[in-house]
Amino acid sequence: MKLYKTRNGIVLQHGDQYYSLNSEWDNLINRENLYDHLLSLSRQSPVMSAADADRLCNEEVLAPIGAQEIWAAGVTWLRSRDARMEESKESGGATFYDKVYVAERPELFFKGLSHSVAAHKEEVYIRKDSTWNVPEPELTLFINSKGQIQAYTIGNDMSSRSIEGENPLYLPQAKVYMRSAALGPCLLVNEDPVSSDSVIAMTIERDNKVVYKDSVPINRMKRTMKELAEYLYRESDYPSGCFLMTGTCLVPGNDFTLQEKDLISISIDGIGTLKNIVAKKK
Ligand code: DO4
Ligand code: MG
Repeated sequence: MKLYKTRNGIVLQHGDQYYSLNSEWDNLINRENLYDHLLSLSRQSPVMSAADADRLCNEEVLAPIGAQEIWAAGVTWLRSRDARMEESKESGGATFYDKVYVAERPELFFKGLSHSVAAHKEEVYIRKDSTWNVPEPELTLFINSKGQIQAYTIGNDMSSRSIEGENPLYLPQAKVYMRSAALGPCLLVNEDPVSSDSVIAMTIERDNKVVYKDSVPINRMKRTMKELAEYLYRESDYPSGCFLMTGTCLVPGNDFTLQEKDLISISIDGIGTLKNIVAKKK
């Protein structure tokens, strides 16, 4: 099932049927057995026409977030470790990435709140004081306040490689600024965890030409999703639940940096495609 938060209410998609839900977002998603709850709501809620649902879920969709914090995991894939060691070798910080890749404790960092997030089709920003910028396509978990993974979405962990590369202690500035995170287009809520055969794909277009395209199955991630969620909740409470980006598997080559007006499309099997245009903060 897919759950869309829109400007005009919440839409539940179950197979090819759409339902309009009369619920408050945070109360709706922060529960145990979200799948069973949505199944029972689908039996009681008014059916929507496919045309109305299509308009809401495409043109009026919001990021699927309310009062939750967004956190992110780092260096959970070899590609991320290698790219970061490369970008930080002059600062002497390279060895930290190597160590965290094999350490028992994962790297987890705060990424943002709802006011700084871009929805599907909204602009994501690159910093004006950064010279090297990339998107990071990441499978993103919604974890309820009890620490249980209940849903999945697509995340873009926009990053400044020049700022992080200058000094790893600048990580919060490389990662946390307005529109540095995108989430959407929906929450995928299934009975079973997302399949490990699912593929994450990213395309970047510039002037209608593809300038980057790659994909990878999620089963090559170093850590389990359960392990990441467990570390995040060890000594912290998230009363409305929390989003956790699970780390990037795709990093464009060192000669690539984003430009204004680039179109970033990130797809994950079963969830859909998250599209954002690159811009700078006005
Ligand atoms: O270590 C810095 C950030 C890593 C990250 O964002 C990733 O691996 O996705
Ligand atoms: Mg990342």
